[in-house]
Amino acid sequence: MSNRPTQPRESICPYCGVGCGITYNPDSGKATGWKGPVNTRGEICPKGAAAWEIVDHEDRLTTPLVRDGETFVPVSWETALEEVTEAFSEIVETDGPDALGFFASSNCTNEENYVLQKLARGLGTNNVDNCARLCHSSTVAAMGERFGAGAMTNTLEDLEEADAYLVAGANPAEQHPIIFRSYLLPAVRDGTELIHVDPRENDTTKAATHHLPVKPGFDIPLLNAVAKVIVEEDLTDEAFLETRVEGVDAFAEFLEGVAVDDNARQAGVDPDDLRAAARAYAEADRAAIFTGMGMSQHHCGTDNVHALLNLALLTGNVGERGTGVNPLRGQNNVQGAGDVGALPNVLPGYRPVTDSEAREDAADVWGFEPPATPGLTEVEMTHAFGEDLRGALVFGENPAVTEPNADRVRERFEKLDCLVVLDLFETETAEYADVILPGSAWAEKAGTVTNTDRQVMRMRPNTEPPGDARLDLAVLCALGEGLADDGVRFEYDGPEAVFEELTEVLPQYAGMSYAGIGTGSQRWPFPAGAEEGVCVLHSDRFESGRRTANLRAVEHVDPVDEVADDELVLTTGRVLQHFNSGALTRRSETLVRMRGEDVLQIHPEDAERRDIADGDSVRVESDRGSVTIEADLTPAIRRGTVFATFHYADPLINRLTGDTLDPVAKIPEYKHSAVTVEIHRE
Ligand SMILES: Nc1nc2c(c(=O)[nH]1)N[C@H]1C(S)=C(S)[C@@H](COP(=O)(O)OP(=O)(O)OC[C@H]3O[C@@H](n4cnc5c(=O)[nH]c(N)nc54)[C@H](O)[C@@H]3O)O[C@H]1N2
Ligand SMILES: Nc1nc2c(c(=O)[nH]1)N[C@H]1C(S)=C(S)[C@@H](COP(=O)(O)OP(=O)(O)OC[C@H]3O[C@@H](n4cnc5c(=O)[nH]c(N)nc54)[C@H](O)[C@@H]3O)O[C@H]1N2
Ligand code: SF4
Ligand SMILES: [Mo]
Repeated sequence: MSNRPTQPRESICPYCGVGCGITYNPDSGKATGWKGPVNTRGEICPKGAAAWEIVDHEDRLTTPLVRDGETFVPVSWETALEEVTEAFSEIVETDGPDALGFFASSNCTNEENYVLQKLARGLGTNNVDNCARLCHSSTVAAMGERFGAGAMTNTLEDLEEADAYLVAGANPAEQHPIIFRSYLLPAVRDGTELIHVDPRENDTTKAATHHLPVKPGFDIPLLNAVAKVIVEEDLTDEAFLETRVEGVDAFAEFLEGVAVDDNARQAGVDPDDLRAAARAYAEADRAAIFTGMGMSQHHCGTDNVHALLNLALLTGNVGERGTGVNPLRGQNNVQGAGDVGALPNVLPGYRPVTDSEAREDAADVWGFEPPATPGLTEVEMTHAFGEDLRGALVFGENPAVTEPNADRVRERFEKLDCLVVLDLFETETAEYADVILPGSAWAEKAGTVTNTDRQVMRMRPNTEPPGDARLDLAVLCALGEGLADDGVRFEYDGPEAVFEELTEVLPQYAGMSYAGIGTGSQRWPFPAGAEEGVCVLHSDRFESGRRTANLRAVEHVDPVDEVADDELVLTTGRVLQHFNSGALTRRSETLVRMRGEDVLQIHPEDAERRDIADGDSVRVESDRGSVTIEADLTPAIRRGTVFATFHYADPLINRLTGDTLDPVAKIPEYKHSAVTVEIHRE
């Protein structure tokens, strides 16, 4: 049956977690916005507008490939799938299912990720994770523990009503452009204060009323000082503290040991600026926090977020419109990939694998009980390649570019007995594959994705996969049928049937349906029988079921890398025109024209000391590796800090980053590496 419609159908942008409505017109080959639940006027950013270029791209994989020595040869689907089934079955028989690892995809649908985690668990392993691990796992850990849910507490719509925004370690002007332009900026123009905590001035800072250029890795001293100002100046919400908060006295005692001036200096910011920012947040009638990678991607990422949660509790900014703590989520379905259980420690709906009742509930629907021991997380999996792990399936991720300490990661990939990659392109990760399976792009698939403010929306196909490429869902189901025990269901009559099944095991989605979603959205939590989803979480009770949450004393811990006198601190991040590993955006002519190469932002004084001029090629080196990159002299970055993106395979910035993990969430420290920077001489 042809997927090709007579009219372009409504789908969702394949890039960021904003989840804008876009559609692909197969006749013109172009992508345009439609009036979606988030982009209500049909507005889209440059990435969305260029998303058509990857659909028909000449590099698209069009046939399954298997390794033949140093090259790949095209094979039939039958041969490719047989190869995977045989290799994986042999590994399971010899070393048990925990010798396999499954990388799910935050760029892919709920249905696809649900099937993949069911496949892993059906084989008997919880070794399944997605790159939510690398973005907000620490946020989810902290918020989950204290509030009972790790998602955005509020909705984009009600956040327009805030009187102050505290944006910590996020740059929504570039990373969540339509949220910034359509929700935050209008409020700021209307008088909402914007406090930006970021070591760099970027497009978000341009709209800020306060900027605290924090030293990377020193957010805890800064946030504790803000808490101290709030308490010292009686800016707390006493009624809220009395009814909704515990641990108030112990926290007050902890703050006695905090000196605002000392902490501000330790964090590298001006104490008066910090006080002014604290007042702007705490004096606002309603104040909302946004948090991003600058907070989460540290070996103390979970603690960073704990320190942030204290501010919302002290000021009573939880549970009402225009308030809360709002992690801006990464890809178009990173929220959903976690919701449906593509995580090693929880089943769908964040129910722990260690909870026997949760396992039994899953067994009632699946016909088998999932394993009870938590599996390995993403970085742990690559580190175990060639040791505990012998085989892996990487679906819609490019870890050879995006995981930290990339040289080590690549060495590890070499050690796998069988690597299977399901992607659109022959990525840097696919270079290590034994079998490459050609999947389907956004414009070709149907299914649902869950955006950053918990809205489940539908994607609809407008064209068909090229050549022999297949729908991702069909590939995953075929693998399930080949690998799992007889009787475990992997045969579905399309994504809607998968969605129906997942609503049975995912309590937050229980009342949802394709018909109900339509061209709108349904927001979780959406219990069975409900008319609509809950907008503002934690209003009477926290999602934990408790009326109260705790204040938590959080101590600063130094970053992993010690920084010598001649060294600088490298922090990494994103720019508007490119996306993550760049697998898609580096192939988009329009986006490359807008921004071609990576550069190293360096302060002119740091550059001068090293005889570096603007545009020079410089060599950046850490204990892990080195890269050469062009210097971009700019006072927008704080002294002592340099910044580059990780969007390119050359230079491969993750050669420099470290792989020490946050002990709770297992997120790596992408945002603080000690490096030397010098002129590169051939
Ligand atoms: N254009 C574009 N949009 C994207 C993506 C993309 O690649 N490109 N990726 C998507 C994904 S997967 C994600 S997770 C989100 C991420 O979205 P963001 O969280 O906005 O992403 P980053 O640029 O990694 O980090 C944000 C800011 O943190 C600052 N920062 C660095 N170190 C520190 C620190 O120690 N403390 C503090 N307070 N700030 C620090 C950086 O200077 C940077 O401006 O974006 C999504 N949207
Ligand atoms: N230094 C540094 N490193 C970082 C970060 C950082 O801030 N600094 N951020 C981290 C974060 S937050 C994240 S989320 C990760 C992202 O890490 P990854 O998830 O590895 O990066 P992506 O480029 O998003 O990979 C997506 C892959 O899926 C493929 N793909 C896209 N759509 C589809 C589809 O529909 N079907 C199939 N089959 N394939 C598809 C693309 O071709 C691409 O290869 O990077 C992390 N790495
Ligand atoms: S803001 Fe995000 S979802 Fe919207 S068009 Fe841009 S990349 Fe796509
Ligand atoms: Mo991310």
